[in-house]
Amino acid sequence: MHLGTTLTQFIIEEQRHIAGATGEFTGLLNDVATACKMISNGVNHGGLLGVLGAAGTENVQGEDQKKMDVISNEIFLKRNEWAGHLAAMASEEMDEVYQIPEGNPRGKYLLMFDPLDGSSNIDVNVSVGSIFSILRCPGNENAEVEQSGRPTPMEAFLQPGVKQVCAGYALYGPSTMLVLTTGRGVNGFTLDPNVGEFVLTHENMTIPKDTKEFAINMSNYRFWEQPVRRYVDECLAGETGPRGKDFNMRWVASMVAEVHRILTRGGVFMYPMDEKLREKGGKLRLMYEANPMAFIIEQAGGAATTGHERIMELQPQAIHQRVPVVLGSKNEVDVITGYHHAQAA
Ligand code: P6P
Repeated sequence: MHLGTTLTQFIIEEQRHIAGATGEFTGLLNDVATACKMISNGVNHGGLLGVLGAAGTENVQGEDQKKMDVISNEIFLKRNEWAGHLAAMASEEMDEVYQIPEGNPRGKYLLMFDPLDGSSNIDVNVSVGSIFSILRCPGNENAEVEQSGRPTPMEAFLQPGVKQVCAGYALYGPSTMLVLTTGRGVNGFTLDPNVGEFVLTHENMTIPKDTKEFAINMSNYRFWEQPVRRYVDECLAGETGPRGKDFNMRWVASMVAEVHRILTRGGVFMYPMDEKLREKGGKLRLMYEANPMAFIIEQAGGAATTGHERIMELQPQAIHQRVPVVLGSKNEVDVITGYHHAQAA
């Protein structure tokens, strides 16, 4: 029987510190948490519910969708469209902005999400997750405007990461966890499946400044830019090389799992620019992968850059924009960013 702080209690206490926050913020986070619980149920029952495998469709990214991608997207929409907290939503799985359906009240927040990140791991039973980011909707500060019925333009979402009100992820692993920040540190909650509540289990998560563990998809080595090859070569040279210490490597191919490991024990994660991605701008999406994860990492004392600049200061140009990502233990990210700056000099 846990006697810990529940997510709802934590949010209500947090909300007292968020300028201008009303019960709406609490209601919104609870709806997001409910979506994550429902997705967790689907993921954890995988083959038993017939939800594994391909959906036979492609998303806006041109990626083959898994059945759980489509189901998870629907769950996020249905759990969040009804309550009047949101002006609109944007998802990795949908090309256009999702307007709040006619007849539902609209609110002052914008929700962006990757409903099931790493879904290629679903069929092989490896951890996957959901990532979400919350912004205020410009001009929607009062009820009259909110209920005007005017569609929310895509431009309303194009705010730099420093404007996020909240960011978080759910990790569907050996246990289901919800990790979030509202700008006052990072806290982790574990789902108690017997009670159906997220309970505070990882208070004030912080990332060690140094690490000996790096995460990158090594198969892309020949496509990397020189600073990344230099960094990885030095890690592989270990104590015989300029770093003077041996490194370990991990690659789960599920960003949520990598970020959670880094929050738990340190490390650095890289999905850098490479020649085959240059036209697209990178692999990971800025608005609902890089920005929310950067907010969490920075709030835990880490750093998050494109290799050249702070991710959270980028001015987005489109909701599905991609960026290179280097994040994790601050001193290690500084080394990698330093190599990029040295090359650019
Ligand atoms: P690769 C999952 O598809 C994802 O967006 C991230 O979660 C993950 O870090 C990356 O792509 C994996 O990419 O090229 O190793 O399959």
